[in-house]
Amino acid sequence: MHLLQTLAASLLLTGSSLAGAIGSAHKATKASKTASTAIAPKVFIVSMFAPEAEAWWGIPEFNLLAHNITIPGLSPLFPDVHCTKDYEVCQLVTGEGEINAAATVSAVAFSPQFDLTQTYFFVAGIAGINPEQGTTGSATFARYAVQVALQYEIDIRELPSNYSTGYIPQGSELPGQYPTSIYGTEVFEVNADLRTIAANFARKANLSDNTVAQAYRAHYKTASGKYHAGTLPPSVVECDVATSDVYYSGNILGDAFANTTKVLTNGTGVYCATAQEDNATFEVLLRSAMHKLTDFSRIIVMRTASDFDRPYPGTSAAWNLLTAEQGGYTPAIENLYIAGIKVVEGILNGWDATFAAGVKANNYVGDIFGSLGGTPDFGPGREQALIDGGFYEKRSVQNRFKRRV
Ligand SMILES: *[C@@H]1O[C@H](CO)[C@@H](O)[C@H](O)[C@H]1NC(C)=O
Ligand SMILES: *[C@@H]1O[C@H](CO)[C@@H](O)[C@H](O)[C@H]1NC(C)=O
Ligand SMILES: *[C@@H]1O[C@H](CO)[C@@H](O)[C@H](O)[C@H]1NC(C)=O
Ligand SMILES: *[C@@H]1O[C@H](CO)[C@@H](O)[C@H](O)[C@H]1NC(C)=O
Ligand SMILES: *[C@@H]1O[C@H](CO)[C@@H](O)[C@H](O)[C@H]1NC(C)=O
Ligand SMILES: *[C@H]1O[C@H](CO)[C@@H](O)[C@H](O)[C@H]1NC(C)=O
Repeated sequence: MHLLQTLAASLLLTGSSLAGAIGSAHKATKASKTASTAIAPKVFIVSMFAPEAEAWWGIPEFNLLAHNITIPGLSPLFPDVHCTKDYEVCQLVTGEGEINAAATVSAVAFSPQFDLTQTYFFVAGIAGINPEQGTTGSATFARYAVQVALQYEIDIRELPSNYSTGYIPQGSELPGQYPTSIYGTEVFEVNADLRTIAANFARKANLSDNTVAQAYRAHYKTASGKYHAGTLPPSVVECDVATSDVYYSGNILGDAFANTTKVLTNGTGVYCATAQEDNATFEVLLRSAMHKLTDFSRIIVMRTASDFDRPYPGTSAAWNLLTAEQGGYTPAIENLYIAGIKVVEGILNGWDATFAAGVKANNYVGDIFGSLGGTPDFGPGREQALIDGGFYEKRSVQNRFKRRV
């Protein structure tokens, strides 16, 4: 379904033009430090596929289609960055999955056509939702993004019977152990103070809902109240997002990746949303922040919930994923704009008072290596993470043998 919609939208997107964008950008960027002609948006909306992008088009507040700027390195489906007439708000569309997200965001973050040193990156996409934490239509705001499927995997039919899941952290032997082979993209932590400000902006919105979604979520009512959050009307929730190219579903994988989130964030992260891109996006923003091209403390990740990550009691994982009419997709798309516009307007209206200078993060922000300075509050510590990541030639022969590059 996603693919068909994506292809259809790509037809709309092709044939866009540079339209003298670079020339007019000159006037719009007097704030930039050098006499640069670079485009310096205050907010960069990051969408992943066509319906998420189109949710922001044709709205009364601003016209993102005033400038279409073709950037080398963008997706064949989404070759243009879109910007408002004054270039204060821009949008990129990554394409779906981790590879597309990393490639597209790299092309933009390292493009000399932009000055992104003061830009707020606002990831706004749909996601699956854990009914223990929220419901369809809700807007979640993450502090941690966890790449949950970056693990060994054995098909359950070949798995020893005492393993709770087929996913085993890399360099470890049992599910739930801390990985000893580190890639550096496992966990990203973003500015928690900014997250709360953004969530409070979003709380001013009246979220969209519908009767199909209402009827479906009512089934999550159980005697134990385990899925109480899943039965409530849509709301704004502060909880964390998982990234996996595999579009997983069901009770066991949901629990397994909730456990992975806890392990990788040293107990702080709360798994609630499932998506396919965020850690890739953040890896690029981290690398560009290392060269002062972007500011890693200016990232907001909002995921609106389109479907439950697991079935309600008495139904199967396959039915919930493949057949059930959950009703959450339409409100999730609508709420990208309904909740997201409050965030964008909040930043624009508070630019001079607050956002131009930035929101100081009181938590650690960055990756497992401490690449941007500071001490990570997750992971084994900078030195061990660098060793486990293969930076130093200190790995044991056995570990090296086990490592697959
Ligand atoms: C930008 O692209 C969109 C989508 O293809 C189109 O509707 C719009 O007219 C284009 N804008 C300009 C200024 O060409
Ligand atoms: C399963 O049992 C084997 C043999 O007793 C043991 O070595 C292994 O650690 C157990 N695995 C788990 C996940 O408990
Ligand atoms: C939300 O709905 C209430 C009640 O209908 C209304 O008073 C309020 O203005 C609405 N808020 C927004 C942001 O639309
Ligand atoms: C998640 O962790 C809990 C507590 O350690 C464990 O009982 C459960 O089996 C784990 N679930 C999966 C699917 O691995
Ligand atoms: C995180 O947990 C790992 C594994 O238990 C531990 O080695 C590490 O020291 C912890 N890191 C922090 C920052 O607490
Ligand atoms: C992925 O990014 C999220 C932020 O959305 C962060 O909370 C999480 O720790 C990251 N996970 C990995 C594995 O990088």
